[in-house]
Amino acid sequence: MATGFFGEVSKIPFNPDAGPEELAFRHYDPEEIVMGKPLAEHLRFAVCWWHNFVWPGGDPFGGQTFDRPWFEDRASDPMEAAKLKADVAFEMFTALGVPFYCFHDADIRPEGDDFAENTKNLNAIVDVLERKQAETGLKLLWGTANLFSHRRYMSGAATNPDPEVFAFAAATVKTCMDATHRLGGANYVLWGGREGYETLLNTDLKREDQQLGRFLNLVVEYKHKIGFDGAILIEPKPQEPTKHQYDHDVATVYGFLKRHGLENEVKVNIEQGHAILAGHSFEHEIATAAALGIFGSIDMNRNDQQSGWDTDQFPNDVPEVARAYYEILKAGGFTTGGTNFDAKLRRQSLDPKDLLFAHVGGMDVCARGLKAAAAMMDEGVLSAFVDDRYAGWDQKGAQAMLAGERTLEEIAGWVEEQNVNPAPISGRQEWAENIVNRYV
Ligand code: XUL
Ligand code: CO
Repeated sequence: MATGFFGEVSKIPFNPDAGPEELAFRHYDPEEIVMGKPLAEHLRFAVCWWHNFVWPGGDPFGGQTFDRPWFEDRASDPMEAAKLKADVAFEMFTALGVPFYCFHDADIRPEGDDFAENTKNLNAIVDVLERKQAETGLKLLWGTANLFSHRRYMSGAATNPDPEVFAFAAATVKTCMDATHRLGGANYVLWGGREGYETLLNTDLKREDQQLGRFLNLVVEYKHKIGFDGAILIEPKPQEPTKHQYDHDVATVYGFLKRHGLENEVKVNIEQGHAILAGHSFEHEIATAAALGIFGSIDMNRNDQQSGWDTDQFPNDVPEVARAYYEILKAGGFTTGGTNFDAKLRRQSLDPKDLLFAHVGGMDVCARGLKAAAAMMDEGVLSAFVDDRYAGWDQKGAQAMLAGERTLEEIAGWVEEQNVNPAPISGRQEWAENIVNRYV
């Protein structure tokens, strides 16, 4: 039975001619064939649980602005409230027509007094989600554990100075991996919420790296033990909540994975806002992960370019999104990953329908970006230019140099004998930008 939370709502249609007040997709037609497959299969949209159904609309200067019937201050029975929240969540996923959703344990179940109660609550709600998935055909893109909100994690989870916190976090991750496995999740995500530090005056960096490495190895060992065939993904972020986060960016995560022997076991979930906080562009992080062979999935939510924190806004910059999907398409597209809206409303957007307008708009922006990127791929002008730019490296001598078959003295001898005197060639950046501009 419908909850009535959104009023009357059915599946939102694709209708490019819809009026401004109508809930309709203007650009996202899930069945439209692009590069040989439906848009829905390229984009693999997912919606997150936490920002939509858990966050109360607070900021550092004021508390709750949203009024939701399942919020704890109004709910006399927390388990009933969690079920109502699940009903509304699945109503929204179905209306949007997204194939996937994501959650943290703490989003879906009431907080218990101890580990046993947390696990009991989690498993009871996973029963509900399992039924709902079967009824609707929705799937889980990824599950994850919230190892940062409870005060026990204030000094980190795996990197906590107290081994009991490490153990509590490890046990919690086990329950969340079990839940994700049971729900047929395509990935399991670890965002290092408070895995970082505020001041070196109270921190032993070397120990914390060793602890985090062991923790992730435990996760990988357990994944193989239970036969979970999804990907394990780390979500890089440079700061917030801690001043220095250990998973700073994709390159830092890769160094960490190499150090702990995990570069073939773990990939990354890249978020636009986190890339911006790290001083990178979204497409830089995607291209870096693809080049290193660890590209997994994306969180498609943007930061305000002027604020120095993570604002988690819905995407609305088509050229930027096009550049991101261009890198994803070049890397062969998603495998287990997808496009997750880890995005939240602004705190003044009070109405339940604002949740729908936000996602519809975000999905349309992604559809435009993906179609522009596919057209750029199809025309192939940029890739032909890049191939041509590096064509010298396909020559025999250059290949030998790259393969380590020439010493420094041999290279120097060649330059001297042949009087090698390279003529600079234009990088043509503005010309390349003009090409992109034709598609966005
Ligand atoms: C935090 C963030 C998280 C992760 C999941 O900035 O992005 O919501 O996506 O823990
Ligand atoms: Co995220």
